[in-house]
Amino acid sequence: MVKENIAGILAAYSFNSFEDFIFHPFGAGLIHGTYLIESGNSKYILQEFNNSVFPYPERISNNQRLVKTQGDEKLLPFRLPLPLPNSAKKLITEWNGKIFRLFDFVSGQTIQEITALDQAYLAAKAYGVFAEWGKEVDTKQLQECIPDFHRLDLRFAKLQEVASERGNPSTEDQKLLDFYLGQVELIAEYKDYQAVLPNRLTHNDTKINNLIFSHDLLKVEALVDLDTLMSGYLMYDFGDLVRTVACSESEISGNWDAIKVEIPVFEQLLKGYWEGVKSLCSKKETRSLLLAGEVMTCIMGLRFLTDHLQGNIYYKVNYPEQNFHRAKNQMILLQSLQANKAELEEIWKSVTQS
Ligand code: GN1
Ligand code: MG
Repeated sequence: MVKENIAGILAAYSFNSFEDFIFHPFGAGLIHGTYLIESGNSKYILQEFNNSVFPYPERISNNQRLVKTQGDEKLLPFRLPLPLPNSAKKLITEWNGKIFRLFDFVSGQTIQEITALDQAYLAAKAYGVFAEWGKEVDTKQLQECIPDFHRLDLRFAKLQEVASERGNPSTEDQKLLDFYLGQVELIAEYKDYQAVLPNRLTHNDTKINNLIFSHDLLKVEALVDLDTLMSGYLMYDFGDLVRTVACSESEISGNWDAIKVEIPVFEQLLKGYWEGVKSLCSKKETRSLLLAGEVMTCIMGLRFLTDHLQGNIYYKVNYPEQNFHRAKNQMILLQSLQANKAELEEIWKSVTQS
């Protein structure tokens, strides 16, 4: 991107003249192109929007506008940097057939994995506080930015469909298919919850790197990556924390023997999340937090394996077997969560039932 182009986009924003600015590519995001803009003493993030992953930018804007107007950001102990409105009061700016958004820059540190248990607690508490805060937002007015994003039953049905269309899987693929298509009990438990859980404002991508910590890592300064704000269940947000933070290895690791749930991390995540949501949680919702990690790990495994069988059409891969390996990684984590259920339940009881 050249400076004249950036200046052309920034011209849509009148709260700052942007007469004199510098810019650099910023961050490690894989979906949207991101730039840091420095103009006088102010810093902003300019993002080029990826339309193929998110085909409905207007739905994202609708949800973000709703959250901005129905929620009172001042009540949150951290920032929620939503796109800044342009001169036409729109949250997205079209320029040369592309879409851009501008955000306030939040100074701090992002981490890819925790280096101390209290970081798990702080992260989960921030997402829990966010869920509690979001009760003011009317979930019926929230739109589906990505339809059926976390519907475990439909992701399961999709894998069945793709597997039967393709036929003749390799022995390796068949092993994973047998495992995932054997998760009927988990799908049934999910469907039972689906009938009773209330809809909440959920973030839907609660990884550790979607938080900005203070430089000393002792406080959460902001919750970012707000494109998947939608109506969902608390178990989606808590479950993705368990899947990504309480796993001994990252989701791209092929160190099969080392992949397992880290029980002390699970405990800190639950303590932190519970701190945020306890005043909100129904009985069933509280119970669903125990299954949450399994639900989200299974969803990602199903999505990775489906994408592998479809020839890697959704997730970026660095080598052809990468989605197969991601699905295998998630399978081992799911097996570990299931094998340790009794111990996780003891923790769940002591945290939520005392
Ligand atoms: C995608 O690109 P990233 O990391 O923000 C995906 C998530 C998955 C994740 C798995 C819109 O998120 O649902 O958890 O990959 N986001 C979308 O790495 O599909
Ligand atoms: Mg994301």
